[in-house]
Amino acid sequence: MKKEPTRRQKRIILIGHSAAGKTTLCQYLNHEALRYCKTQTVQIINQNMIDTPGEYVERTYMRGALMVTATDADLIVLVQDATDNSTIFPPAYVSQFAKPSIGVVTKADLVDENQIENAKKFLKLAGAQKIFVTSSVAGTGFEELVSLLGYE
Ligand SMILES: Nc1nc2c(ncn2[C@@H]2O[C@H](COP(=O)(O)OP(=O)(O)O)[C@@H](O)[C@H]2O)c(=O)[nH]1
Ligand SMILES: [Mg+2]
Repeated sequence: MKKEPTRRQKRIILIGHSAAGKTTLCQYLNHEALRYCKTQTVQIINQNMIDTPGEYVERTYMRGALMVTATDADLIVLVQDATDNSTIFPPAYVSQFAKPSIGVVTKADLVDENQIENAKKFLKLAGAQKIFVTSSVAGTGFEELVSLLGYE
């Protein structure tokens, strides 16, 4: 039997390159102390966040596992590191999931405006429907995101 029919909080799956800031983002959204911890496997956090290792998107043979894991989520969250001048997401990447998606730019505290625009462009090309520019370290850019996710 399926449970939680009245769940308000969106269940998200975070997808992105290793070290993009996925786990830190989860910790921030969860009001946890930020601490580095390599994500070795899929982790369900607080019932509503599915954190994935970077290898899931980096390695072609892991993509099937990522697709299966994503079936549990309400929303796909593509995570793009603003300090990274390349992206792991091919154009229209999210279309394969057939689910709503957003993009989150991380590490905004470390970059200039051009790098932010570049990161946003990668996420748009990947198909993210809405984009948020954040810094988990500075705690900026979360207001609208937290409200969209129903995590207040
Ligand atoms: N300056 C800064 N560093 C960040 C931010 N988010 C993550 N990091 C750092 O980036 C590194 C990788 O983060 P992590 O969350 O483990 O990445 P993951 O592999 O995508 O889960 C860690 O050293 C984090 O402290 C941020 O918003 N600003
Ligand atoms: Mg991680």
